[in-house]
This record gives sequence, C-alpha cells and structure tokens, in this order.
Amino acid sequence: MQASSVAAVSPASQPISQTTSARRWTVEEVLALYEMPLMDLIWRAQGVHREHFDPNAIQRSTLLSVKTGGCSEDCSYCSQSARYDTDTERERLMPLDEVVAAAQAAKAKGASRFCMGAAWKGPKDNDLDRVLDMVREVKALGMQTCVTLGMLKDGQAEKLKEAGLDYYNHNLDTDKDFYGQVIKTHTHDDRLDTLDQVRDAGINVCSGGIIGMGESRKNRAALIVQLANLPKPPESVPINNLVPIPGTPLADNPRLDPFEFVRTIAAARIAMPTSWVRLSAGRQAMSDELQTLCFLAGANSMFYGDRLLTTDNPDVDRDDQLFARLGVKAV
Ligand code: SAM
Ligand code: DTB
Ligand code: SF4
Repeated sequence: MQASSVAAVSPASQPISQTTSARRWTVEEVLALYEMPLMDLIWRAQGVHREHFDPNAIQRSTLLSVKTGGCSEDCSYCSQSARYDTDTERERLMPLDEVVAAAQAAKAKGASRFCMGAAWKGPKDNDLDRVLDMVREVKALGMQTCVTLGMLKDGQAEKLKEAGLDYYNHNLDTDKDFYGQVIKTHTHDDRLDTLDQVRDAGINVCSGGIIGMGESRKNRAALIVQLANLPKPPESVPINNLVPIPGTPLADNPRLDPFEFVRTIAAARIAMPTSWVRLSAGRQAMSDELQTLCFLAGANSMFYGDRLLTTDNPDVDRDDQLFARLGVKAV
C-alpha cells in the first residue's frame, strides 16, 4: 500500500498538493481490484478512505457553463460539439456580472467551489482575459475557483494561477488505447501536455474520466492507472457516468451495469488514496441508494446544483435531504 503523507482528515479548503505518490500501479493490479467480490472491494476502499478522509464529509462544487456549444472538437459523448445535431444551442461567453451572480447563489446554497466550463478546444488569449476576471471575482467571494477551458498554450496556466485559480479540470477521459475511438480531433498526449502545464504552474489538478462509453473493463483499469501514475496524482478525480445525449454518436450506447460504476469509484479511491474522488455526471439517473454505495466506495465530492453544463443534475433540495438522511456534512 502507498505510504500516506497527509493527516487523517484533510479539509476541502486545504489542497493536498504536498502529497506525493511513490507507488506506481499496473493495469493488472487495478484489474485485480475490479475482479474482487464487490463486498470485499468496498470494504477495502472504505478502509483506505478512512485512513485519509473524514468518511462523513463530502465536498460540493457548483458548475456553470460560461461558454456553451459550438465546439470544434468531435468528442463522441458531448452535447457541445458543433459536429453533432444536439439540442444544445451555441451561446457567447457569459458576461461577468451573470457569472458572479451565479457564484454568489451557489455560495449561498453551500457550495465550496465554483467551476466554470467553456466549450473550447482551448482559450484564445482575449477570451482568457475575460475568464481571468471571472476567476478574480469568484475568488473574491471567498470560494475556491475551478475552470475547464480545454487545452492550454504556453503561459496561459501561469496567468490563471496569478488570477487566483485553485483547480484546473482537464480529464484524461478514457484509456489512451481507447481514446481514438471516442475523440479524433485531439490526442491523449495533448491532454497530458495541458496537465503538465497546469501542474508546473502550481495549480491543483482535477482530472478524471467518463465510463460507459463502450470501453472494456481493462480500459477502465488503464484509465485509473494513467491518472494514478501521473507525476503526482490529481488532487481531484471526477468519475463521470456517460449521460447519453441525443444526436451524439454515443446516444444509444448500452448502459453500463451500475455496480461497474461503483467498482470504478472504489478502484479510483484505492489507487489514489489522498485524492478527492468526485461522483460526477450521471447522478440524475441514479437512485439515492446507488449514490450512497458510491460514497461507501470512497467518493467524497460531487457536483451540487440543478445543472451540470448542459444537462440536469439532482436539485439541491434532493441532495440536502440525502445528506441529512445519511448524516453527511458538506465541506
Ligand atoms: N472543453 C473542455 C474539455 O473538453 O476539457 C471543457 C468542457 S468538457 C464538457 C468537460 C468534461 O465534461 C469532459 O472532459 C467530459 O469528461 C465531461 N462530459 C462531457 N459530456 C459528458 C457526457 N455526456 N457525459 C458525461 N460526461 C461528460
Ligand atoms: C467533469 O468531469 N464533469 C463535469 C465537469 N468536469 C466540467 C461536466 C459534466 C458534463 C455532463 C454533460 C453536460 O451537462 O453537458
Ligand atoms: Fe468540446 Fe470539451 Fe465537448 Fe470535447 S468535451 S466537444 S472539447 S466541449
């Protein structure tokens, strides 16, 4: 097992970027986790979880799509690609005051982090300048800041850091060997390059993936390995269950067994013991009981708010009730 370098409980407000990972995982080792009986796997994941985190605390981030639709990329799952005929309308970059108002509302409802997403291959410098203002203003509200803007060019990560950015979300999304079957307009190596830039700029890394896209269990295990074996594991690891979007190539993909999703959460928890593992897209289609199984398997973060980027998320009342029923506190 990996040696721990953090205190038993790590508050959400404290990035755990000082954590180092000496442990390198192999695909065979993570596959072996997937193949454990589910009860044994959850037991092990919960044990790892309790070594590093308060098991009754869940971090909540609210998402806002600040630039929706019209994206040049061909990601087969995405409602925002200009290449597919989906219900998502193309919109311009949102004005600063509307973004700040949304962040204030999210803070009032109890979100600790505000994550702004843009449907870009990557930001142009003049667009980045406007996002920098958003980061500064949201930070000034006392919230943690996160953006997901696509691939970064030299110097852009440093500007985001100077503006006060806490986290940059950039998912590896799927195993390197499966990537080309889902996305052809950029590569897995392009994603790694941006993650390096974010890391080098001193911004916390948020990187995870999507499951249920037709990948094999081995592909899922390989994705976990590629995340865990980054020079430093991401501080935050979103695990998205595919939200099927009519009009995209993956619209009619067969649904994954929900227990396979739970296994993926558990494998991520065990392979990345000190990372915040986020139960991300797909909660709207999950029962309260399935979400609870994900928390038991080591998920300790989620998106909170009625919308993700272009699709629905459980409304905050349902989430508040679930937290109360479980005796879970938000951090
Ligand atoms: N354009 C930027 C990028 O690709 O990094 C930022 C926005 S993009 C929508 C952020 C992430 O949302 C993707 O990397 C993917 O993991 C997730 N995502 C997008 N559509 C999804 C869907 N239909 N189901 C689950 N996750 C999805
Ligand atoms: C992440 O891993 N999931 C979020 C966030 N990072 C940006 C996005 C989920 C999008 C789900 C589909 C949609 O709403 O468009
Ligand atoms: Fe564009 Fe990001 Fe959607 Fe890919 S996932 S099409 S890069 S918005």
